[in-house]
Amino acid sequence: MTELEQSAAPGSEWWRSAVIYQIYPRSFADASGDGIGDLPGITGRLDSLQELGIDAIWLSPFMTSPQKDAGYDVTDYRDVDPLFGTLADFDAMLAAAHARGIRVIVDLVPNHSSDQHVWFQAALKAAPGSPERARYVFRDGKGENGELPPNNWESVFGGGMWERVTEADGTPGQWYLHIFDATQPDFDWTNEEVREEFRGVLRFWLDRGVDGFRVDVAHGMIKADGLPDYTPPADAGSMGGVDDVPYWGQDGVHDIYRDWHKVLAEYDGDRALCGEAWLPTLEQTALWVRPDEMHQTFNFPYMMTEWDAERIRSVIRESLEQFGDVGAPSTWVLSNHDVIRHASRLALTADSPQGDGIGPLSAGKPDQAIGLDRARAATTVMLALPGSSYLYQGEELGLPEAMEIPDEFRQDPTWFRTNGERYGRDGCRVPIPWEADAPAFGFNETGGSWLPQPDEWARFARDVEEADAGSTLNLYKQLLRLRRESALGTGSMVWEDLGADAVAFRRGDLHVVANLGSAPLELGEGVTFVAQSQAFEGTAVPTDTAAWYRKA
Ligand code: TEU
Repeated sequence: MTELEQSAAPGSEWWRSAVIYQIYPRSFADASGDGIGDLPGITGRLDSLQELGIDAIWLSPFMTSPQKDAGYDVTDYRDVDPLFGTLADFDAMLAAAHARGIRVIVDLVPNHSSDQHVWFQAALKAAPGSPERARYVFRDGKGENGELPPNNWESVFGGGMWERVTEADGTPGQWYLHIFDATQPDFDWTNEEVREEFRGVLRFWLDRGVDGFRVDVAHGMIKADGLPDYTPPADAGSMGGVDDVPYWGQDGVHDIYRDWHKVLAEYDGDRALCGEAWLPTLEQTALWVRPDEMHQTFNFPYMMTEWDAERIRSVIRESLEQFGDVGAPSTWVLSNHDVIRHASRLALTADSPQGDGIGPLSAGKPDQAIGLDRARAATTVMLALPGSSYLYQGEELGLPEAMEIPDEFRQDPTWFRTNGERYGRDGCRVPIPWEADAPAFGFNETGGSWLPQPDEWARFARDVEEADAGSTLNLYKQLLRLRRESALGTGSMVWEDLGADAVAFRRGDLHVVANLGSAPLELGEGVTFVAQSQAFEGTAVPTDTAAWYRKA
């Protein structure tokens, strides 16, 4: 693998190289003091993000919603939920971000609405076969009296994918499809009325000035004709099998993005679509970012790669190949609101499928110190890669997963739909700490917090880390500054061979290495370090450590 040069696909649009920081609005900053974060809270904390050195923010959903899946169940796509503020608060936040040179991407949830959406409520009242029902996926059940679901599909959150309704006359009726919770009915995207509605939603936010959209479940909107039965292989996980899954990655989804691409192109300023498409291979993932479709898509194969040098080298190499082949930048991501925080995940000792989470009774809990070392090393590699990187709020503090949340606080539908068999994703969604000595660690002024914050998080508080030169926060700031100065988000990289346990490459004269082996990795004479994921003396890189350096 020596001297193999790989490049990011060329182009000057901002999204090709941007570092995009994911804000989970419920848990970022709470100006109202009700224990749930909000838009004015975000506005009030933008200076910290500017100091961190990111280029853009992505906001998880803040639209009107009964919050059955933390806002991924929308009732009004054109308004702000009162929990988070008002449209005026959104405009103020957007203006304040733009004034600081920070772009803003909003989350769009087009696969399904809330069951409280006016369209779904109208569908419930309307008759089978009506235009109201045709906006969603209603079918008659199987069995003598329609008492069995139309097929055997299983919800991502556990249980079946169908819910039976009671018809207006009080009799048991049709069934509707929901890939996720029963409160999240799937739209029928073969229906032109649905398509037209969402073009309008795109325009609504584009007109307000957003820089783009993160598109939820961008692989699920079209289901295979006839809705055939499907049983995933036992080891498929939430990425699905590599076989043809009738509700993931159907060809028809691409027409939708070609259509949206044209809508965005009517606007100035390189507005962008980023797809959330969980697909098992990079070859499939790259289909979302062909030139006339989305601009970016999350690199979940990279995110889910375990702490193994050979696998990390190979997923990076293949990412640049596959995305490069379609002229798209690769994205890189290590954490988000659906997965165990990487400061914990990278040190898990037992299998923990995506979405299961870790809770008080989980086996294989991670060693926190090892996890943090690996997380810092992983980020030190990621931020040197050409392409666009996503950060998830709190990872810049080195936050671990909250693993001891008492059952009564849990809110993830996964927990309820599996009767507590899977903890779900609450552990990565706990409000983040700002000030060690303030109520709720500065999340708000009242001390309320919709999920309890572990006491030990005082040491991860932003003010503590700001004052500590060796903190994770200062590492992120340093890497982001150097990345910007050296334009590492674009251009090429040359692989270097520093042994089986190393991930090593060069960006111009800047060398990057991570040591995943159990012995120190000696770099030899003439090395000047520019950044170290954790401080070490001499020229031997310790285990679970990464560095950027120059050579004489
Ligand atoms: O996630 C879609 C998805 O396929 C997975 O991330 C899924 O949520 C996970 O495997 C469950 O364990 C998106 C959002 O990111 C997620 O938060 C929402 O719950 C989901 O869509 C439904 O809108």
